[in-house]
Amino acid sequence: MTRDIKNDEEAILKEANGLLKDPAKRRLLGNVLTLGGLSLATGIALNHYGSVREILKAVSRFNDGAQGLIFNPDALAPTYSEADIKEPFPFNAFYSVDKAPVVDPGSFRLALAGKIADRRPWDLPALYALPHTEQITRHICVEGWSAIGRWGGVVFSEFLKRVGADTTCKYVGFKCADGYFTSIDMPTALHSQTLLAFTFDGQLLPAKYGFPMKLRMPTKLGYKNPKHIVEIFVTNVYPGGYWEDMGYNWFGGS
Ligand SMILES: Nc1nc2c(c(=O)[nH]1)N[C@H]1C(S)=C(S)[C@@H](COP(=O)(O)O)O[C@H]1N2
Ligand SMILES: [Mo]
Repeated sequence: MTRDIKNDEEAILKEANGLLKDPAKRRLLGNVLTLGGLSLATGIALNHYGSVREILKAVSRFNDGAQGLIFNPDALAPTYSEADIKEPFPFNAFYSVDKAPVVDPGSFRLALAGKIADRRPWDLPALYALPHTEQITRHICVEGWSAIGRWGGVVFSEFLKRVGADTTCKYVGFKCADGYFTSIDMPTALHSQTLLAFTFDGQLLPAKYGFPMKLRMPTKLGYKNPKHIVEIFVTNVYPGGYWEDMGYNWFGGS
């Protein structure tokens, strides 16, 4: 039997919208009603067409009162094995790959601002000396693709602790070398799988994947994961984001 993937996607979205009749739940999910968003919210991978049915089942469970589980900030995203890593890993940005920003490693300094006690800038050797963790997780882009990759770096909560970030604040914001920007909720910033990543697949992040660093969050959709970070700030004032300001769901994750 041949299946038309595009029709499958449309069918899922239509059915999911139908299943989520309760207006309060629909508001909660907001623009997460894309195939990528549903995949992330339900934890079901989009790699075979059987997942269509699984996602629908999970959406109806959500309707039956599982939202506490789905939106639990302590819930872990799945991790994978070396064999699952996608090569070559896809590139995505609001421009083509040849326009990825060129950052000079020698003069680079990461700026810190807002509600952080020690806002001294960091050079790359100091960042590379932080405790290192590796993670193999799935990146899901709302444009309709997902891929598994391996990122390495410091657990972000550890970095926030070292610089004396006020973790009672609501938001952590990111400014990037290419003009991109985004922001995340503090519970996600403190999530154990949220990494300030300096490596991809064991090598320093290449320019296209975000040199010198990106925030890697397997609990959030692709557009929430900023590449080429040049400034991190902590604030109670809603910072928005590049795509978020154009209507993408701000929470963008599970
Ligand atoms: N600085 C910056 N970060 C960004 C983007 C961007 O355009 N600029 N695009 C986002 C989107 S939509 C996706 S899907 C991922 C793509 O990351 P990748 O190139 O490593 O696959 O980066 C996210 N972070
Ligand atoms: Mo994306």
